[in-house]
Amino acid sequence: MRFPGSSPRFLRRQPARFPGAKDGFAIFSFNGYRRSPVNICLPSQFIVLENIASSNAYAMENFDTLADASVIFAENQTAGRGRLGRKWHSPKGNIYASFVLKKYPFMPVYAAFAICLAGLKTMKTLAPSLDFQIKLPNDIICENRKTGGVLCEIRKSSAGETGIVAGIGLNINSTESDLLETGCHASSFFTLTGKEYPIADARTILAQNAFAYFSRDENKILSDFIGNCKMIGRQVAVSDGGNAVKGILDTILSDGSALVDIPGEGKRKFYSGDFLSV
Ligand code: BT5
Repeated sequence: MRFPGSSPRFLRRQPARFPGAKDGFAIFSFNGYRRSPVNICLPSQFIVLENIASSNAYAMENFDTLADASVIFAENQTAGRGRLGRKWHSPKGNIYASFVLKKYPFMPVYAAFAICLAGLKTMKTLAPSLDFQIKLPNDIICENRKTGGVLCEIRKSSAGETGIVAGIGLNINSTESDLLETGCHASSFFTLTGKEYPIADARTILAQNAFAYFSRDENKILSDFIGNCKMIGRQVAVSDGGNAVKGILDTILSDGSALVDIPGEGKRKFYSGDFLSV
């Protein structure tokens, strides 16, 4: 089965033909389309690709031909993307996933919250004794080190419908020396526990959690996100027209913005791109 931009290596002897694939190879694919009466509850296609530039780039480029509720996993990424043009270091052994949502019923920011919560739950399942938390705008952290990040992108279909590619990277088996290349304080399941985790199992757990959160209503997603955000009531730094301003994070509002209490000024809304590292 050929996929654009992936290296020619089969891990399964007879993978099924995957609609919309033109070039490259899938190393694993699963078709199991099912929906709850309300929404998506299982992936329509579970695809693992090797050596692609970025699972989000792949999902964006092939958006029209991929089925709704597909999930693309990359074994590694040669040009993993972070937000605002930043890079995501993507060696083998970790999760790089992009979920194709063609009919997500809520504002895209809720898909970002949902995938972030799914990543958090996945890390908590893998290592229940560790204290994983959400750091705005959409990082998963443990011991103040970044273990995961979320990149949601909007994609219009050729029919003019607005869809979403919800991407997440989770560091599972990266070593300390791998993580040095991230250029930030990063952690992985392995560096936190000293153990490796079977990556195929971790992918399945994430996919199950993701579709469970994608089918949740927006009030529940927002309250879960607020409940798991370690920064509520704490100092954050935001960009105000390019200038860094500090304030106390009050809450997250239903439009997805963060309400920040700025000394001497009062409460003001900020959006994900405004958040700076503290
Ligand atoms: C993010 O961006 O945190 C979003 C990361 C999304 C990655 C997934 S992987 C699957 C899908 N396909 C893609 O191509 N992307 C998505 P941002 O908040 O901008 O953080 C980027 C910053 O995190 C970088 O500038 C580094 O400082 C740091 N970083 C890079 N790689 C990292 C890693 N593996 N672990 C922890 N931190 C990392």
